[in-house]
Amino acid sequence: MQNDSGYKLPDGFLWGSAVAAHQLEGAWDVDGKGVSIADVMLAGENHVSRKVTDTVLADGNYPNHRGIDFYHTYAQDFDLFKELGMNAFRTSIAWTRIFPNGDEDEPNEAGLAFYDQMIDAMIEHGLEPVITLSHFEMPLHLVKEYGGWRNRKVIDFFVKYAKTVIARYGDRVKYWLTFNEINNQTSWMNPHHLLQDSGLKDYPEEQAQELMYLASHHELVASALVTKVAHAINPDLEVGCMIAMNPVYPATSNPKDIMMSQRAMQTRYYWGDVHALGEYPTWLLKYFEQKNFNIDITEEDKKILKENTVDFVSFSYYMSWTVSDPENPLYEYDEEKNHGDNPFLAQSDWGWQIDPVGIRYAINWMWDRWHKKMIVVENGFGAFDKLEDGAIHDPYRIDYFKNHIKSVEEAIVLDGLPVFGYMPWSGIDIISASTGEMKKRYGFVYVDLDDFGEGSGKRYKKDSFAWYQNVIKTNGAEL
Ligand code: P53
Repeated sequence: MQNDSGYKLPDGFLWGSAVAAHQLEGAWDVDGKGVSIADVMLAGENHVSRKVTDTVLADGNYPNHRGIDFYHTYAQDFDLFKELGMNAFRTSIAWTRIFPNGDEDEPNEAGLAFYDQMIDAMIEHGLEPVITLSHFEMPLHLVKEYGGWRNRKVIDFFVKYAKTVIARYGDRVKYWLTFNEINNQTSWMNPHHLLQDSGLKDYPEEQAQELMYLASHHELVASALVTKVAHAINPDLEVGCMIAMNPVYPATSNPKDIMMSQRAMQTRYYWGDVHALGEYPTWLLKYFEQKNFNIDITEEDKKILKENTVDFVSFSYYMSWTVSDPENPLYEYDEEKNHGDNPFLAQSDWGWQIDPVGIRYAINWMWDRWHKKMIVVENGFGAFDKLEDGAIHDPYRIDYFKNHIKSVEEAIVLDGLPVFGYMPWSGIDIISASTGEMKKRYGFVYVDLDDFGEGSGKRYKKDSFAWYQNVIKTNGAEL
């Protein structure tokens, strides 16, 4: 039976989908919400970075202001997820709904009440909530007034926000993720990633790398403190880090490429080392010395990191990369330059390489290194979809999911690794994070809106909807 993997997953496996507040809620200035980083990002397109404005301009096209109006439609959208059979849902809390500027003394009750209702609705629909605390949407005020995460004070603001929401929703939300794709900033040469992950803006270019490591250190300490806070509120709560997992393979068997790929993996995934093992890897501390970077890692920080490692590792997986850089004697990994096409892999329309084997490889690699249970909280295929007579035929998406889910099942069943859920991006079509486009679609549910917010907003089931429904019904046995 060509379509069946034959692998049945453990009972209680989480089958869901994942999104982020700023990419679908809209209602960017409703009920006291403050302005976030995502609110000053204009629409971009494939290979054209999104421009960032200093304030919100009256005539700018800011797709995140609209999202798909999920702020008002979530109950109907959860009806569709329930019909599909999902038992889990990942979204983020928009920090700016709770602390609009980030540095207030008291939270915004209207924002807290909104997520009370949304979380209750998830549970009524049989969806186990998985909540991200920070997903590319920090208050713009903290960027402008404090310099983003380069400032140690931001740790306190974040921990206060996290404590507020974990105390409020901890009776209903067991799984918490701290920083979405914290390691995207390996691309510190690209200002987009530094702003999204760390709220870094207006810095001297030659300081970008050092600031990235400094900001990341503060995030890592904040993440450990949030883990501590959550466990103090209720020891049954589980906190995970969130890693963008893109394996970086050597492009050739030249030992210099093998070494470079090892260094690329060490560079991209040290955030996982600190989260899961509670300490910095030696090579990186040596690198800070060689570069004269002052990262301000105090004895107290080291203790916090060591005592509060994560309960699990969550990760996104979309693609793999290759590296070849034999003329680089220091093996410094430059993420913006070092990738070539892998001749064995096809690519999406956005140039993302399609590599189902890579997700099994990645799960094995993370287990060997971190020994933490894992959950896939993003995986998916951004594509152009066409609505014709109320139908969307998306065999390319089904194909992508079929091959990737099979590979995850092999990691679980054949390799015996603890993966406790699979939450593809994004269940329903939403705004793309990298390009701000609506036409780069990931959902099982189509949303009739274009890049300018024009359209009926109506929801339609794609062919992949029924396909994923059956995968969940058979607990992964029929793909
Ligand atoms: P979009 C870059 C590379 C890999 C994953 O991405 C990325 C990014 C975005 O900067 O982001 C994650 O929408 C992210 C989501 C995002 C999703 O992947 O650019 O956690 O917010 O939407 C897909 O196609």
